[in-house]
Amino acid sequence: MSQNPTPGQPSATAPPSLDAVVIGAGFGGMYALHCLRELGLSVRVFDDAVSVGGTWSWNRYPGARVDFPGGPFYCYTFSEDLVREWDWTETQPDQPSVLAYLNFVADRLDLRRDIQLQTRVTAAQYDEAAQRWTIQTSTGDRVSAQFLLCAVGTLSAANRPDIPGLDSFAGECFHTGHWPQHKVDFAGKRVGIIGTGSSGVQAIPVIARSSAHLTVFQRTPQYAIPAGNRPLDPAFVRQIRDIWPQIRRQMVQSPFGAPFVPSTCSALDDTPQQRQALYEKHWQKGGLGIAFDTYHDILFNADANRTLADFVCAKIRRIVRDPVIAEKLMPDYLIGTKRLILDEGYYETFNRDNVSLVDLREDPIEAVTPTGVRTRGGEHPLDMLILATGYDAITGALQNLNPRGRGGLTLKEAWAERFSTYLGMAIRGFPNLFMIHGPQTPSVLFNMPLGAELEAEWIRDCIGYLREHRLGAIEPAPGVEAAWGEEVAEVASHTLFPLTDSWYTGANIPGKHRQFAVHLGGSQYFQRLSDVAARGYEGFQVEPESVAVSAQRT
Ligand code: NA7
Repeated sequence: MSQNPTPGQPSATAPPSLDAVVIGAGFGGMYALHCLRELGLSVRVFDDAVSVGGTWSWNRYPGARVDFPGGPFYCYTFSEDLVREWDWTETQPDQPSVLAYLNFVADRLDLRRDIQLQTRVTAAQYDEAAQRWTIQTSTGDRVSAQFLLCAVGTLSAANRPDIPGLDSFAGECFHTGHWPQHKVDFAGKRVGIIGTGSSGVQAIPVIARSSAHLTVFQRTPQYAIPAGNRPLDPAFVRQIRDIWPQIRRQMVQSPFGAPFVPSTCSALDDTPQQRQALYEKHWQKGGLGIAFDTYHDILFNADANRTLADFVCAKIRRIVRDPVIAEKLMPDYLIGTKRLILDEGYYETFNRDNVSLVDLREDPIEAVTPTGVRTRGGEHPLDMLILATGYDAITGALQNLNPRGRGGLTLKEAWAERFSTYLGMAIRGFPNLFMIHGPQTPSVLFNMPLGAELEAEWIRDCIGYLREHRLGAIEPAPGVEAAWGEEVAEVASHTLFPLTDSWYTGANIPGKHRQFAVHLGGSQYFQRLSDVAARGYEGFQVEPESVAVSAQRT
């Protein structure tokens, strides 16, 4: 990092000055740019990818689809014009459709002129006297900005497993989260895939159909629910568009950001026959409704949870013809406490002659060799190896960015033992830095485009407030982060989520501190954000504008 400008005023060699830098050009970063422009700020967005789209630009693996209530609800919701102008065609849009949509939005809102792609931010340092961030990039840019918005993605820091010999593999090797731009050809190849989370489960049926042989290396068996992807009924879409403000309100006020009214019934109040009929109806329809719209206590009560888990296990036994393989596929954790997976023929895939399953719990990987994967049971020869091994979720990308705050403290140092934030939006010691979908926000358990919008709007209003009151810096006050951490943990403690090892808890990354990373309050969280703003940004401390910031504004 180069020398800071003279404290308090711009130096002769000061880098080009902006009001804000946004890191990341996915749903969050693109909308943040739009919002900050509304305030009249000068903004530049940096993103490492070759296109806008964030996660949807990187995750090009076969079978990638929206795994949340999708079209027409997984989109920007703030503009009725955008809602009317884009025709979603399926209930679970695929990756090319979502990427095409985000490109459409980038053009429609004229965002591209302020987005610099193929540019990774390599350093970000806060200058306390100037109340500004200095940002350096992989392409040699060095800019100064009062505000730094990190929209770096919750699932963007790929987890490359520490398996001996992985680098020695001589065939093609891809991580699902860094899928290549070129078409990957599976024809005639022996493909291996490590990992059976959402990415693996989506990719496995597609790869099985087009490869000579597919070997699935499974560590934890998973619950997968039929996605039920189908064409969207144009009449339904018209109806939704006609009442869009009402739909948006409903989504904002719901626990997961979806326009559905949650059930008020307990799974334990129904008879086994009634439960079976209800689960079967949702299984046939497909989608996450089986966990969220059937009974209110699936994610809160272990006995209620067991009723759905047993239903899915019975389905696996019925679908998979070989009973030995069916038992290997049988999940044994609380359903929904790892990300609930939507699939398109996952369990059926294990009935194919060209698919084999390696249960790593009984036959662990010893090494990757130049020609395949060696487990305790023997060698599995492969031409291609796919790592569907997930991410250092929610905190990983922020720690990789590793901004340097007050006194030169890095984020890795600040979060060495555990991460802490206020509202998931800001970090003490890192003034004027905001996060979108940061740790301790609802992020991955809320409709992500909608959550990003609500957070970006909050940041816009906060910056507007600072400008209006001639304030130059803002950060959490002492003590508020600890209280926020307790609040997030308290909300989670009423659910079953913390009982399972998952990437929500940090358990998927060896050595990572266990800490629940998601605020499970959904709409209550966003109400909390509004309340904090209404009370004059309660819990934050502010500083008057420095000379440098005033000079920039005049
Ligand atoms: P996930 O859900 O974290 O899944 C990763 C999978 O990889 C999971 O089955 C892991 O098993 C497995 N894994 C990870 N490391 C290893 C090693 N070292 N050996 C064997 N198996 C391993 O990531 P996804 O990309 O599938 O999904 C993340 C989100 O992306 C998802 O919500 C979608 O929205 C898109 P484990 O369960 O840890 O035993």
